[in-house]
Amino acid sequence: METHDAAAERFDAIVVGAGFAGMYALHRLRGRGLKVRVFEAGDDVGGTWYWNRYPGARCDVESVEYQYGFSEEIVKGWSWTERYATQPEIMRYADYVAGQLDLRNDMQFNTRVTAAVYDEAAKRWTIETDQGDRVSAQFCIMATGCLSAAREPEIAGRGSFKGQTYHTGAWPHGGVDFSGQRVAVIGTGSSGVQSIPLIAEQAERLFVFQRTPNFSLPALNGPLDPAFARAAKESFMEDRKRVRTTDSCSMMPASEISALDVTEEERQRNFEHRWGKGGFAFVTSYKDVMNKLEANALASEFVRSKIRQVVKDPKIADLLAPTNHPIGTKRLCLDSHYYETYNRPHVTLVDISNAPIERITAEGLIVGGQEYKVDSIVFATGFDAMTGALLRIDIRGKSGLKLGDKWAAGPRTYLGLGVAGFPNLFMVTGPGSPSVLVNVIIAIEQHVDWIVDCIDHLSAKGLSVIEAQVEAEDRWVEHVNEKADGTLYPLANSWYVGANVPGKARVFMPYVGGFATYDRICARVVANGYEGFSLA
Ligand code: NA7
Repeated sequence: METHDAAAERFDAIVVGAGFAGMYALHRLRGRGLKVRVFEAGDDVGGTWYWNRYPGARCDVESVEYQYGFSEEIVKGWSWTERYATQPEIMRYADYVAGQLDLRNDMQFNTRVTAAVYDEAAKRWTIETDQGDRVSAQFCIMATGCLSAAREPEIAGRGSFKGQTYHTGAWPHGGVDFSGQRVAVIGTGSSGVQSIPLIAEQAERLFVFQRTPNFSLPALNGPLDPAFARAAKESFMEDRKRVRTTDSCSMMPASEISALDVTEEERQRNFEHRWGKGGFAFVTSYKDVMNKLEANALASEFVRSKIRQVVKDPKIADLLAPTNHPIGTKRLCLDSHYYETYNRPHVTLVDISNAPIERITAEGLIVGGQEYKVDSIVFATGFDAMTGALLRIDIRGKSGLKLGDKWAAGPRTYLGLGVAGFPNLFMVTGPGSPSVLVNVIIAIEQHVDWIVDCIDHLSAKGLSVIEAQVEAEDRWVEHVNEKADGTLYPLANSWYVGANVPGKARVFMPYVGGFATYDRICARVVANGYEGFSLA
């Protein structure tokens, strides 16, 4: 697509990112008659699913729930084939939606936004890209995603490696054939847990470098029963309405009972029952698993015992069974045959919890003085989550205030939607909103709808600027922290608290108070005349 000259073409809104948030934002804003352009670094829609093409990549929200709910026509026209959709199937879904809504016309691909600067006199944003675009917009909508800034750790000697290196979050489009290779995988979060069994299928030798074992639950994935899929489609609109009234934002009802109020026998029966269903249902077996250490310890031990049953070598089982964080406080993984993979003779687990990877050499990696010679290294090392994608853009608000400076001690937002000092800048699923803790597509729709209603309101009232107030932002940040402190989440060194990025401020970033609660707060803010925002 052509680029634009310095004459700064004018838009009503610029949307950054063409993932599920950017796609829906474009659809809604265009529907209100606004002139909109979406800038996207990839060469197509799909966001995180566009980049994460590693073997085994799949969504761990059930496919019949991981879809837009705003259009019955779109729901009716699509059918999922597996309980948990694979990355390619999700890309086909994104393509289907983009085609139905004719979204690509207003999207400029292969274009990374580099700067967004607020002009106080003009009350407009100037947005610049790596393709030389310089455009002006009244509203700037950051649909940049929570897990889109892939991160490779700095390991000495990285440049000297003679083989191939890959990051799961930036996987080659043509795929990778590891047949006959010795492969190292660094990282055992979701991306590692999903890819390791499939890489092991191909590789001649596989070394997994594990810094922290994660809890993983069986996905029990499989083809969707056509009768179930038909029924799910039939009841989708009603189900979605109901799910949106829950804090968990999920079809699976959370238990109302304490794990401590039942007998050992009952508890084991219930754990087994939930375990047998597959998926995240296990962690809501009891209402206090995520906020009482004692309850959590029971659930954690149950999962450890399952790991020990599967992994034949007791030493390896011990290494794989997490003991340094309560279950669920680091993002839970769902797997297909992950633990079984360690029973294969060509797969070696290398514990690096006490001795980090010392160095990468021309031929491999050195840990504890020993060299592991490999042909390829896979970095399954995650993302600079929640804030990374935003802060990689030079965002400057009033008086030249840099977002990076404002957030030096952790992100500060009002509702995860707006930031004081940055008028007319909206974030979709920004830090301080439920985002990654719930079905993110539902969180996206809720945010985009709120933003579009807000823009409508401004226009109906003849107003042009909205900005979060500092006091409201301070209160919100405090509330987000209080909610997190009422749970076990802050106990773990997770990407939720930025612990995976050296030097990043330790702040629990998502809002843990529940989706429906949050949705009500957002609605109340509107009902009270955009309480906590200044409108001008
Ligand atoms: P995660 O969950 O952040 O996992 C990254 C993994 O990489 C994790 O095991 C890390 O260990 C490990 N890691 C990171 N840096 C290093 C270094 N320097 N050395 C060794 N190991 C390291 O990212 P994923 O891509 O797996 O998943 C991200 C989300 O995508 C996931 O939660 C789902 O929401 C989908 P650590 O635990 O930090 O000790």
